[in-house]
Amino acid sequence: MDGASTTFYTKPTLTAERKEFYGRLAARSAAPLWEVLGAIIPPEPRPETVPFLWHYDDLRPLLMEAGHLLTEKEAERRVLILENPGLLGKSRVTGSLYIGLQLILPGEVARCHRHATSALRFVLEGNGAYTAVEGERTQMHPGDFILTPSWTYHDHGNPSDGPMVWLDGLDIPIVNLFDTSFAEHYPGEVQPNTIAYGDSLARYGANMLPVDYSPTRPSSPIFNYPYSRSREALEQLKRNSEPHPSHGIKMRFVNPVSGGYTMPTIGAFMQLLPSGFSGAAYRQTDATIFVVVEGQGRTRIGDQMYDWRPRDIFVAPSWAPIAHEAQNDAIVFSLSDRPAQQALGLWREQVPMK
Ligand code: 1HN
Repeated sequence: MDGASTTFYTKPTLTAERKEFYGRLAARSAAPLWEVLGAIIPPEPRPETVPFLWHYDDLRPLLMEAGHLLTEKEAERRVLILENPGLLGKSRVTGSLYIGLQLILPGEVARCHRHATSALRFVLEGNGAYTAVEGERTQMHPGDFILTPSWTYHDHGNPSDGPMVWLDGLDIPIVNLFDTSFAEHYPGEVQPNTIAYGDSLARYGANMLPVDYSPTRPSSPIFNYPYSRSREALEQLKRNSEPHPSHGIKMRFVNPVSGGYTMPTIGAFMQLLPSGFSGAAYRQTDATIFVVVEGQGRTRIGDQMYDWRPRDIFVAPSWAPIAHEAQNDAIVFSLSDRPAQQALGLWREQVPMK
């Protein structure tokens, strides 16, 4: 490997005299920068996050076992955390994000609470459970992308007759980096259902906004982006346009009020990789979690190949080369901290890599 690109700064020689001096610094809670500079300012990202893929078929039986082992009341939320093997014990999938698989069984209710961390749900299995956010319920269907913005009251219930499973994505490490976590229960188990089903999608998701609308929070006022609509758009665009050499047909979920991302810390995307697609390698600084919705294919991340099928979940670290291939038309959802990186002026990409 090229030394110049892996080391920005080389430490001076450690002499006995210097070592003794560092000891006296340590006793005063001080330390020499020149001993750590190369480690704390790498010339390019050096993530602890490693590439990884979870097969849904491996996880599903374990999640169902959790369903027998404890109630949703005991658990508050019955979730298996998907922990990056490079970040063991840290409840993280990347340096900045958390993901988990949540199970809610027929008849269960996950009680109402709110927290400073923002959450998204991406529905994997089941039909007919609801999630409620600030007085409005929405029915959950596979492929739906649902928001629970920061400090909004939310509860879930499953009046259907089958299990319901979705992926939770939260910005927990970001909120804790800033030491800004707050959380509390709603005074009752569920919040009153004061707004009709479908209200926010009609009000904010039909390319119109109420004429006097002004936003009350930085996140999107739409809280369920139904798969039926995202799927239809991608299908239409497949017929009308050339796929991007790395991304196929890739769309970004949008806050219709600002044109920005759906939440300030977590961005979400959905792409269609047409049958036979073989993408050019690219890299971006936002470590990304991919969730397969339809189709089979494989993705090279760094020098490893990951084969995927529907409901599999895989993660690519910051700046790792990524190249997707699809055997048949594939639909892939993804999430990352890109909105936060862009707001801070940090985000970079190379697409395609030269
Ligand atoms: C949470 O509130 C949910 O509301 C899911 O479904 C997962 C993980 C950590 C903290 C809060 C939910 C969570 C969570």
